[in-house]
Amino acid sequence: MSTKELLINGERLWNSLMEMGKIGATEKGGCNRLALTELDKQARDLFCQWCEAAGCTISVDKMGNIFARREGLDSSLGAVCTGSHLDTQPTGGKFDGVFGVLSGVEILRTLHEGNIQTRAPIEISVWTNEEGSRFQPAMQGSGVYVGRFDLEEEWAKKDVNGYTVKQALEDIGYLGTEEIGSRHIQAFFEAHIEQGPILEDEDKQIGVVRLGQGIRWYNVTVTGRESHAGSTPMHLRADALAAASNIIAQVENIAHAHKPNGLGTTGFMQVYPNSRNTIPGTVTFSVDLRNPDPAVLASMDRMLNEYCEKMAAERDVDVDVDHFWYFEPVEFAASENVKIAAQKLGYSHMDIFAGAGHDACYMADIVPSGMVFTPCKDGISHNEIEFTTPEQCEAGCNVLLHAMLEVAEVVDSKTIKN
Ligand code: HGY
Ligand code: MN
Ligand code: MN
Repeated sequence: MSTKELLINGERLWNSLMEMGKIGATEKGGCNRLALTELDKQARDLFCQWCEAAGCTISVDKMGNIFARREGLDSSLGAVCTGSHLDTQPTGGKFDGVFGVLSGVEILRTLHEGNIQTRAPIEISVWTNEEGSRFQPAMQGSGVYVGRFDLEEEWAKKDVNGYTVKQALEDIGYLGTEEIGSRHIQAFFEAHIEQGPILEDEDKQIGVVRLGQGIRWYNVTVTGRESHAGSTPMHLRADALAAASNIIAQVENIAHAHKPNGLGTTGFMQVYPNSRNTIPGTVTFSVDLRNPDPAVLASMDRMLNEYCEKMAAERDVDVDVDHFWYFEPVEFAASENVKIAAQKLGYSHMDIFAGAGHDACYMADIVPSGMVFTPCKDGISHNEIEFTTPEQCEAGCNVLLHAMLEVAEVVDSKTIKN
């Protein structure tokens, strides 16, 4: 029988998603499992347990990235790797990242139970801190792996409580010893929910991801002067929060000024001293600008900086713009494998670009990479109500399996089951 009939077990995949979703479960049905917390440890431990039960060996590198390896007939070949992340947003869902990781586990189980051998080894990766919520930037583990970020610098990154990445890795027992970037990988694929409405609107089962859009992250610090809310005339104020509010409103204007794909978001803010009757002296907030076109993203960057200078002059405040992360748009060289797999299996599909950042976006730096998108309900993600269906997960995982086998090759299909 041809490998075309080799299909994953959708019910088992769904049950694993629900099982993993219990770790950090929130009342509204989502997950709060921030990177490198005890809950992230529990999720990582469960992943390792499942992979070992499917006959894999586990490695952990110095950034806490986990690799589950299934040997192939020829272990000298580069592994065909898939993976994603297990950390979530504070009000995250059960599928963002986890669907990609557990699709990899389901592929291991399918090959293992079918006693199917591939020519190349298969590896499943769990990347540290993809979300960039507790520690910045996003895609931190995969970014270190491909050499975009320096290990020591990222180890030293702190959360709002002053806890470092390295301390957190040590605390949860995932400060590995394997050298960064030392795996022998020949191709990387990632399955992920789309996190947007397009596939659902177009009634397509699979998104063939051709491009990951560009991202610019900033920390903006506005410094004014604390003073009394009741005795400081308006014209004598240096109100850091009022100035910040204008800049945040301008972030939205900048996005609208760069239609159709301009995006601008402020999601994080700290106000000092944060007391209702003291005029704020210092405000720090995030800015997230995105666009698939680097020239447009550069224009958005210019507009933001110009406006911050204007605010500083007009409001007698200091505005520091720390542009600490730039991710330029990336094309996926192995996206054709995804398309071939979707066609072979008869799933409806369409080309799409990724609005969110993904670990595959960095892996594309070093090996041919591809992404498989599946629809999610109403396009909602980074929200506890994030939802997709068992059938949509099954379709995405089947496409991932066959995209990977296109490269890894099945050499022994003694007992391929229906
Ligand atoms: O920010 C992102 O796009 C991803 O969720 N880390
Ligand atoms: Mn994700
Ligand atoms: Mn996410």
